[in-house]
Amino acid sequence: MILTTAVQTRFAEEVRAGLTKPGQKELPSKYLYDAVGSRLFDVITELPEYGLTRAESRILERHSREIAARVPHNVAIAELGSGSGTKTRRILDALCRDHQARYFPIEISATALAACEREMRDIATVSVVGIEREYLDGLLEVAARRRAGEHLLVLFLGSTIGNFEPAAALAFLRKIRTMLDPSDFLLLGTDLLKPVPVLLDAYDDPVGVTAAFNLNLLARINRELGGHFVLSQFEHVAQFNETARSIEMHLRSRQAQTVAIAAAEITVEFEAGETIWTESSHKYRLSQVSSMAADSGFKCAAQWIDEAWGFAENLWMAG
Ligand code: AVJ
Repeated sequence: MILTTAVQTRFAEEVRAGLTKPGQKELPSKYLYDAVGSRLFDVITELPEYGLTRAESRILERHSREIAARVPHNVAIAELGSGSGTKTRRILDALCRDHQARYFPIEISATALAACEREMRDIATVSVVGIEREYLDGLLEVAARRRAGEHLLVLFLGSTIGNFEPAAALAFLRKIRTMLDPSDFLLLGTDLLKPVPVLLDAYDDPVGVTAAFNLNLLARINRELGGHFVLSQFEHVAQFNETARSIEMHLRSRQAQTVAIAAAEITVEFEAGETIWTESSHKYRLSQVSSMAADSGFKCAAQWIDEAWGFAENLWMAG
């Protein structure tokens, strides 16, 4: 049975728009994270080839005290895309050693939100309020619940900003900035540019977990929208876009084929070798990170770098 909720209707609309677009077909990367996809992503973070998450964890482990020291005590913490919350625990532990704080994970995946709430439950000084919304709607909600004199720390970790095209990333950061007061902060994770072979291995691992993560998007369309994708007829492709400095994931049709998707009311034709673009992960130079801050109205308060992998954690101050 196919359940139709507002979320499913939106999913169907976006699938329809992306797969009927002239030229490059595409699907939004946010739909990679259903229950299966979220778990596959957790496995990706354990792969030796995918150093991003471990790099960020090292930074947060090594510098959580310093981060906490730079942020006001009376703070509400809003996290965009909490995932399972393991990394955030470190920050919350450090921030809330001897004082109370409120933590608002904002997440469209109910599964991930539940896992995150479980993870934080036993930190005595932290009260957790999960918000099942898209990032900006969720942040608006948190801003509305802010108490007098309470500062806001927004966490946007894991280099998820890299999934936005540069113009959209800037628009997104500016939007965040408009919801903040001058002494609020944003902690932003950015994966740095590194040699292409390293990136290709990270996004096309030999075990095939990333391939499964990508292909699951088609399986999800089958499950939730009555799609008729035959998964063995598509293959995972990772390629580096030199101009954009981003690693792209695609799903390539192994042959000419036609796929019907009931709930999206479409039948899609694929040529042999044609791809669906499912994700871009932009890799940054440090100078780009600085310009992003300036161009979106933030000031860089501090930056911590993991040299071993190439990852920067940035603490930006609004105003
Ligand atoms: C969670 C968005 C940061 O872009 O590296 C991992 C997702 N895609 N492998 C990334 C992902 C393929 C990941 N982010």
